[in-house]
Amino acid sequence: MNENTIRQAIEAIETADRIVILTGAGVSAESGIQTFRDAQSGMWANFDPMKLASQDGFAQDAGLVWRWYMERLKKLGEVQPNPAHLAIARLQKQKRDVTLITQNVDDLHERAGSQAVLHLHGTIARFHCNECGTAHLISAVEMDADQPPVCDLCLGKIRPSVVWFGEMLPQHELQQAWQAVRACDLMIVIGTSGVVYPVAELPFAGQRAGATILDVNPVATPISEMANISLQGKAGEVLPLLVPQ
Ligand code: BJW
Ligand code: ZN
Repeated sequence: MNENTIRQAIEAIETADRIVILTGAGVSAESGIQTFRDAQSGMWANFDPMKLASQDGFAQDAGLVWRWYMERLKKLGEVQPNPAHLAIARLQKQKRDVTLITQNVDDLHERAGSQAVLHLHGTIARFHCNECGTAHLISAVEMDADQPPVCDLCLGKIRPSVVWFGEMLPQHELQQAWQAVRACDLMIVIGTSGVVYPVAELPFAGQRAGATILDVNPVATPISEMANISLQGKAGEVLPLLVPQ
């Protein structure tokens, strides 16, 4: 990442009329939220998040999956948005047309001041019955329990309203995301490994439709390789350079 590339990125932002920002777990890493494909630590070191985030994982050990999500939910209450979330919210205030799409189930974008965030993989603080789909509220006792609560209506197990592997993404949000991507002239992709579909397709679709792709990630990914501008660095350090206060 040299000064020239930074200047190129700033100019791309200044001259763009329609911007799409797509974030992944990396944007929340500097807030202290673990990414999925980086090494797990602590009590979850022996569990594969890819297996926990699935119907199979829930069927095999619903208690384990419940405790994993509840621990993550509690952690979320202890952390704050970082300079990357804040810079994104600033950009949304400075430019007229900025659509924010996230794969993250946390609310750190909203807490940084972003509005109308398209959560394509759901939200960890909402819950529904895995059988009948009815929305449920969770008590503090249920949050600390070893097993998920059960549905009053059908006795199915309650789960967080997130999107597991093999499940459909929320169709309305996905449609809005596709529409924004097809119409934008700049797409800023931040902190995603770019391996989970259909979201991983979005930058490629944007580029095919004529948008400039700007990627921010400390490591190379399929997206940084196809990007027109690739800034190799941490989101919390790079974004404030692109959107100064
Ligand atoms: C930093 C940083 C810093 C670190 N600053 N950056 C074969 C081929 C193609 C597709 C498929 C296939 N087989 C199955 C599929 C479909 C499947 C899929 O994509 N699988 C692939 C893994 C192969 N997709 C699905 O199933 C999706 N549904 C679907 O397709 O429905 C239609 C369908 C139905 C039935 C059958 C077939 C199709 C659903 C996907 C749901 C993903 N859900 C999860 C869990 C959400 C709940 C939860 O939070 O627990 O979403 S999985 C997990 O991955 C989570 C994330 O949102 C998602 C993406 O991860 P992300 O954000 O990229 O994080 P990481 O950890 O991978 O990367 C972090 C990055 O940050 C790294 O690059 C770091 O370098 C970087 N970083 N520090 C900036 N400081
Ligand atoms: Zn039910």
